[in-house]
Amino acid sequence: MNNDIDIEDIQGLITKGYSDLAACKFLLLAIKDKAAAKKWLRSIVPEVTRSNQKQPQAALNIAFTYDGLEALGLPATSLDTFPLELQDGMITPHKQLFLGDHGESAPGNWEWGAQHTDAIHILVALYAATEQDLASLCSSYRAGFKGNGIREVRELATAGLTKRKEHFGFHDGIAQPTIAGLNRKDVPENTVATGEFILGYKNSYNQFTLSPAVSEQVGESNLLPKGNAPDLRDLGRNGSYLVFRQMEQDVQLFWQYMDKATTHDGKCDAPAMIKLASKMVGRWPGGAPVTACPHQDTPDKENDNSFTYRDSDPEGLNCPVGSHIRRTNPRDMLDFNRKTSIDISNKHRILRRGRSYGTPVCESLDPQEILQATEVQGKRGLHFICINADIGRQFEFIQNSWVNNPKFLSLYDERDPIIGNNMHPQFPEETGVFSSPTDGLRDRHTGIPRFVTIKGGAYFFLPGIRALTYLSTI
Ligand code: N7H
Repeated sequence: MNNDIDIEDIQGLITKGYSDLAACKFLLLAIKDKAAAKKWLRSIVPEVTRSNQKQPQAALNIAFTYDGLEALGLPATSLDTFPLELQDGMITPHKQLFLGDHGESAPGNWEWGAQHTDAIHILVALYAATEQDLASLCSSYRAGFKGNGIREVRELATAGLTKRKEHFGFHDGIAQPTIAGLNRKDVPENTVATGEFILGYKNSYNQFTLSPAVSEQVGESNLLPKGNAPDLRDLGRNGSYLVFRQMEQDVQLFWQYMDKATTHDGKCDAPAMIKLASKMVGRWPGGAPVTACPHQDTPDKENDNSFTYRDSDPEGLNCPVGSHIRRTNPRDMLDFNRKTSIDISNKHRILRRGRSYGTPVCESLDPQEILQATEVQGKRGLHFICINADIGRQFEFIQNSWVNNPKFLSLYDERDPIIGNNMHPQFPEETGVFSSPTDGLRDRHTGIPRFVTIKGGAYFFLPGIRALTYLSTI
């Protein structure tokens, strides 16, 4: 482990997704009594999972919204040092436009995190090996909330699906950037500056990302490292920002669209249907990248991440330019110079830490079985979580400039077919387009509806461990 990185002080969720801990719940809390809440915080800091803990049996991580930091009593002078993205949150009219949250996805329709729903102050993320272990972990923490001025606003349950898939049936959680300095072996192209994900370290610009600060006069500030002015302490060091979006997936609509788009003479063409969906994602259901395996899913490539696009697939004949993975990480396609392009892409990377929720339409997640399913009940989707040190330059940029940008690279009227808000804000009857180039021509798929709807969300500050203790002393 690189000695320069204070791994012990970094919450575990930044460096790992706890994939061995299949059971997980997110609790959204509100502070009712700040003195009692700080006492509670102090008591649980020793239980918070750190990045140096190898294969923990269970995990706990904690993050705060801007409102939560205010409710805890952080002075305004310190609150002002947080980035505007955290201060503004996700639901201002400007952000709505920026993130594409209109129509059904507008915050007015959200179940949490919106103006009409209860304020969210704290996110508690709990992980365990089994549902039984998770239930007992949860009840012991819940006992701690009571009598400590903390109210549980919402519980967000999760569901582990077969073969590490998400609800549409695609193997997920494959491509992640490797944090520089953590002694994990990866190619240089996928190794991204520490400061892109952890505050207090140099980022891809060889600079320190702005970090929130506190006055030396407030709380036990000697717990924190010195800040960039004589009377300031660095509250951000070893922390990060966590983006949470509850994304409901209409799984049947997804496969009905793929089916209709590939049915000929009234006959379903299952291989063509699966190929179209895979081209929209950029990977086959099993995980193999379509750019490297254009004809079929290839089991021994299920975790392959060793591809780029410029040399092997510049026009997107295999993996269309507008596919989900080419948009969210264009790799070497942004500039004629390969290195420059990868350097640019790597200024907009995120660590994905989401978990699926809800009962799958069918256990197998096989597209044909999904299509045949009747009397499907309940809602399902992804609790999308990502970690980044600069919400504006990382998550928001991806969402605005790539996912929902109709003019992305060589395209002119398409959005991300999987997660883009395909309904136009002014013309809700308009639907999405996806073009898939073929030799000399292109297949243009129109009438793509919204497959994913936002149901809630918030931005959180995920402090370092010492900063968590500090927050209990203010
Ligand atoms: Fe995506 N999906 O199932 O179709 N995503 N994603 N995502 N996503 C990826 O490589 C999916 C969402 C990224 O480096 C895969 O892990 C779904 C948001 C990035 O090659 C699959 C939802 C954002 C990558 C999905 C959803 C991103 C990526 C391929 C919501 C950011 C890596 C498997 C319901 C704003 C790209 C893998 C790379 C991959 C799906 C959301 C970003 C299968 C269903 C909101 C950066």
